[in-house]
Amino acid sequence: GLPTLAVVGATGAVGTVMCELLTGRRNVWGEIRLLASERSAGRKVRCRGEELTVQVLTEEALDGVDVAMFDVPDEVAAHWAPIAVSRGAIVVDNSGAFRMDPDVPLVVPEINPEQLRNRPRGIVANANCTTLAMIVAVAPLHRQYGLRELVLASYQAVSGAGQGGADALHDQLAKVAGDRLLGSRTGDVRQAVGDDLGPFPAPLALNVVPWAGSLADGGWSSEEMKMRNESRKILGLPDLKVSATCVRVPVVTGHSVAVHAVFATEIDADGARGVLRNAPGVIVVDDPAAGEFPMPIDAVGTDPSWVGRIRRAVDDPRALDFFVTGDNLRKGAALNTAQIAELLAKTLTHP
Ligand code: 2RA
Repeated sequence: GLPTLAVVGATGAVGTVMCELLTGRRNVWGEIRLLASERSAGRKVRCRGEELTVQVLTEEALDGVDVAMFDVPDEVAAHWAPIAVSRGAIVVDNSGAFRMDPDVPLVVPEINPEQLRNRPRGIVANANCTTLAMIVAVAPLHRQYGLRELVLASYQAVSGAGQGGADALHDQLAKVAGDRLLGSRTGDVRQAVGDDLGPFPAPLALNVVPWAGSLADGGWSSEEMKMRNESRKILGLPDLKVSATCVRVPVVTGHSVAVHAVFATEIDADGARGVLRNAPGVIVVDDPAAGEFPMPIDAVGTDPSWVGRIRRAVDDPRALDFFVTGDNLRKGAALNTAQIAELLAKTLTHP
């Protein structure tokens, strides 16, 4: 029969998109089991045209599961993923708990699907949403031109911080709407928003916040270090130079990254555009004269990374600058997880 799939964290921001996504994709699953915390158990969710009841995540609920997708916070994944493996499942984990573990492959199916075969812990990791949006475009350019360095600035949507992030922005926007003084010298956004900051350190309405994640060494944020470390691991370039600045912006869904990529050889924009047009998972939207750029409002709800503003650096013939936007809940999370799980399902389907 077809393998059994569990979606752990089925009612969160990513889990919700996962259920929608599974409904639209070619079906490779037998039973689909939706699991979540006590708080969400009993909820009814439509998935693949069926109404499923969310069950509590317990050891028993994992029995008979072939592939378990985890869309939960790091500490929940760190605890439960090994339990799921001990119950016989292969885990595809979307948290940050295992990504940099040398015994856990970090897989982007368009880039390094062969690494799925070697998974000593029974766990496969999904990359961080900001890394994913960017790496799908960077990898084919690396293959063609030999990547030497990345300088990145992100423009990250609030849903990257979960449903609570999206709720916080909408609540804040309702509070600031209509007050035309806000954001000027005489209108204090902090005061208008109050202390309802959700998961963020400062208001997102009418603002940008140069911070995502937690404090890492040297003043870097954990999100910035993820972009560096995960890029190195996915591309197999342990010495790649990467500097990232991660910024949260008042966008609900769709992470964008401004990329400055330095290569071993000279590069021209048309050549790069050609490489990107042929790259899987990439769509080139690059006609500034016609007002066509990659933007979250267009990329949301779609699968590919949208790439545009492609131009060679004026002062370095080996460097390319471009802008990329991807749906952080789809390719950045649910879609990449589903793609990995479907590759695993192929190897599992019993006659
Ligand atoms: C964020 N990448 O956007 C992080 C976690 N999903 O907040």
